[in-house]
Amino acid sequence: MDRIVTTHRLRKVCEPSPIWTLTTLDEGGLPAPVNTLVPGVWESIPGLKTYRGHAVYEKKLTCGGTLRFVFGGVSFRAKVFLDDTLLAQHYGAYTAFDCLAEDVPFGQHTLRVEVDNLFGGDSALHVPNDYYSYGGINRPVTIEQLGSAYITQLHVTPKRRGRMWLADVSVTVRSLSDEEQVIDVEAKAGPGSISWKHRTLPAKADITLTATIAAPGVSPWTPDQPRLYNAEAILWLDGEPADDLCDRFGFREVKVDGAQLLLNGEPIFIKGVNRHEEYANFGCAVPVEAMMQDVQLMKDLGCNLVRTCHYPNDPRFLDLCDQLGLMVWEEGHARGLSLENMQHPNFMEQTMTCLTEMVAQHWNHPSIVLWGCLNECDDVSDEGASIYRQCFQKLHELDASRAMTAALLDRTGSQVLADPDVVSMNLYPLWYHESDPAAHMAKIKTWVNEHGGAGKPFIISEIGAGAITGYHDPFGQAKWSEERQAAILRRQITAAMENPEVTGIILWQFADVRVDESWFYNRPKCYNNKGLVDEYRRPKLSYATVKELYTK
Ligand code: ADA
Repeated sequence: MDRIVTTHRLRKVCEPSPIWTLTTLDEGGLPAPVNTLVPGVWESIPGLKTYRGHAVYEKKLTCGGTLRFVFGGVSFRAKVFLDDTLLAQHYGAYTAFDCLAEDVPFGQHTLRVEVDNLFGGDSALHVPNDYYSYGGINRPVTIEQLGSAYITQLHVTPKRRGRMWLADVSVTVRSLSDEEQVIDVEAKAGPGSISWKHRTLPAKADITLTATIAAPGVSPWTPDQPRLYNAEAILWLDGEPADDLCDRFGFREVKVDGAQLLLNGEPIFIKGVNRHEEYANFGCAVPVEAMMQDVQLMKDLGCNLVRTCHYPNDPRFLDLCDQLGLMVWEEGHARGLSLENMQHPNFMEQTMTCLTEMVAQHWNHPSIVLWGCLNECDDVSDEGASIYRQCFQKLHELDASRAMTAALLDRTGSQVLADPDVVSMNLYPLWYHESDPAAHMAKIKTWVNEHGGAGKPFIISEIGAGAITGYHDPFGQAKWSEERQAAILRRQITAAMENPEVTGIILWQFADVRVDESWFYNRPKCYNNKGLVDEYRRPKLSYATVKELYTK
């Protein structure tokens, strides 16, 4: 299941059975091929907990015709072959990619995916970091059967005009034929619909059809009442329905008005958590049941937003946020990269590709209210600041219907405070330094105001403290005890909520996550232990504290 919504009723889609053969190729791997489940990461397999290297996934398929293979995510370099023919290559674990095999003779074929998770070389974004870069096919794989043309994209953008709602609809159709075709296209978005008749689709080309349609009588999407609507595009060839693409969307508007962030015209205060897409031994191949439980836990905590630190998430998680009413700050992949990291020859290309794929693939999710990029990268040097500006501009060009931001490091010297729609900063008073949270927030906000960020919404995009599950100090004094974490969070959250210049707070972090072994010094068990719940979602004492403050 690659989504929790139906995406095709006409197009034939199959999900191959989940057992694949995995062969590791480098030292530290397994002596013989093993069976494994896809999606999954190889670190779940006994003996491969720390394997970093090359591996081959293979799957025998009985199929034929024109096939489209869709990979939800492969961590983190992939080469896809059908019977030794290279179909596609992709870099980066957290966005989907597809490939076509045309006129495949019906019969048995082998789908082979060469994967590696080796740092260095051409990799600018996956570096040893304060989270783990796993190896494997971490998100679902689907196989689609196509005809001479198919719909590649259906984007619906809600618009508010006073009390009226409209929907901008955009449908892209791609020809796989050597000949020009005449097509009809029909699109529905909630109560509205539109038809385009007798359009010419040139040979082997794309066309995009756009329209604005009225949506009378609809209810808006809000975290309390997350009303969703269906969208559908149908392609007709020779008078017959030939292909379709369906999705869900919601009517909601995100606007920045001075220092306020408005949802459907109402100011919002963000009560959020940061969540890495990771679950205990399953790594970044999170089972959908665990995704659902995470969203339910966040709602139970009283959260209205989750930040997908530090990369785009599985669309099933976003579907669940749409469904249950949890706003999302989704961000491109990049954490804590220095100027030197950002000068890697592939950095710009990989960063821009990730942003472009993220926005195009997750466009319709009403839960996404903020796009983010470049967590705690270099925003101090001229070159770093210019890269931030290029990313902000890119996000606006891709989608101006949402606000954009970046979580900046708590330091003076940032040159980009005037550039994002929303200024966001990661602060750790009482954990990395002993400052009083209220005084520290006031000091930082004054500095932000004096250096270009005045009059914009200000979000504390990370704040928190560590605790090891089960380690107790009834006096609440010992660092890493559950009591000390709860006490620190109480002061941090209270300070943020009492500061009228703060637009929201996003706690670091929802759940404990594995980190790269090179980070072991400050990270007991090689985990970032600042979760409100541990990696198995067992609540720490801080869970109750946050719930008390967030639901008050
Ligand atoms: C940073 C960073 C997070 C995490 C956190 C921490 O703010 O953005 O990824 O490393 O610090 O735990 O120190």
